[in-house]
Amino acid sequence: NPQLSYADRAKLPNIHPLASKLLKIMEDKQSNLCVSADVTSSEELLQLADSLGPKICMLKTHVDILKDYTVAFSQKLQVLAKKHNFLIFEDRKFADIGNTVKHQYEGGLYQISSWSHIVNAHVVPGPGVVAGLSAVGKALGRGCLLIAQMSSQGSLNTGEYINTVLKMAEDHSDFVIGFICVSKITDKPEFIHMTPGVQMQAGGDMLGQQYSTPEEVIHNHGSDVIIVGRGVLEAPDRLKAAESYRKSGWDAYTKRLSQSG
Ligand code: UP6
Repeated sequence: NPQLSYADRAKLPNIHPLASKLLKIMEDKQSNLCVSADVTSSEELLQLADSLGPKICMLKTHVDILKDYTVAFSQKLQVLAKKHNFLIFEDRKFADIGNTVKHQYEGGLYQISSWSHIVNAHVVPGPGVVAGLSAVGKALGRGCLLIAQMSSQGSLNTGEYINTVLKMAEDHSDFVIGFICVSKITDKPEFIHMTPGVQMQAGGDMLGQQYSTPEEVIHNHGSDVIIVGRGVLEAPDRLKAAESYRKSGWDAYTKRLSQSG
């Protein structure tokens, strides 16, 4: 099963426009790195976005951990995303009935749909969660990732669960662009696989997080995007760390491509 490059996949006839855009960014910037900007000050988050912007294809946020979120912040973040050509992914992990997630996505304090290109959802509620999010996001050209697997120890989404996730993604391919997963779960090249729990050395933290290396995630497990938080945030030089994750992720991808076919 020969592997398509990110650039080839961007041109697939059935690809979602946002997935295509992401794959093009990855190819252009030679980056499959998504930095998880898990900081609590909006000014620090904006600084991170501006300094690491050139190294990343995507910036992941948890806006509900910010102590000082404002609409102005979300506007500045969008300006930086344009300036450095990356996508914004709010890691909200929606998990309620369709009608509730619709409000959570569009309204409230954060109005996530107005600034985040990508969001994600647990499939536990059934297809209504995707339908609810899609009712808001589809017309805006937004995309959604379904959480197929988690990086944390003892995660319950295993076995048959993944087949349900796949089916739900295929049924909503006009809005679902891929998966949060530990390893590749489908050969359909239209879907993008994104993997959190990545550091330069395998291991974990004290609260159940488990880490794999960029090489393992991209080369061995066939994922497309590495999501790195503390591996970058806790490094003495964040820019240098981001560059080394970018390079490791990219090298693992080019190695995978050269060994396929
Ligand atoms: N995340 C995981 N594992 C999952 C899903 N999401 O770690 O299965 C998110 C966390 C955090 C980031 O919410 O924002 O990815 C990982 O951060 P870290 O690299 O600092 O561990």
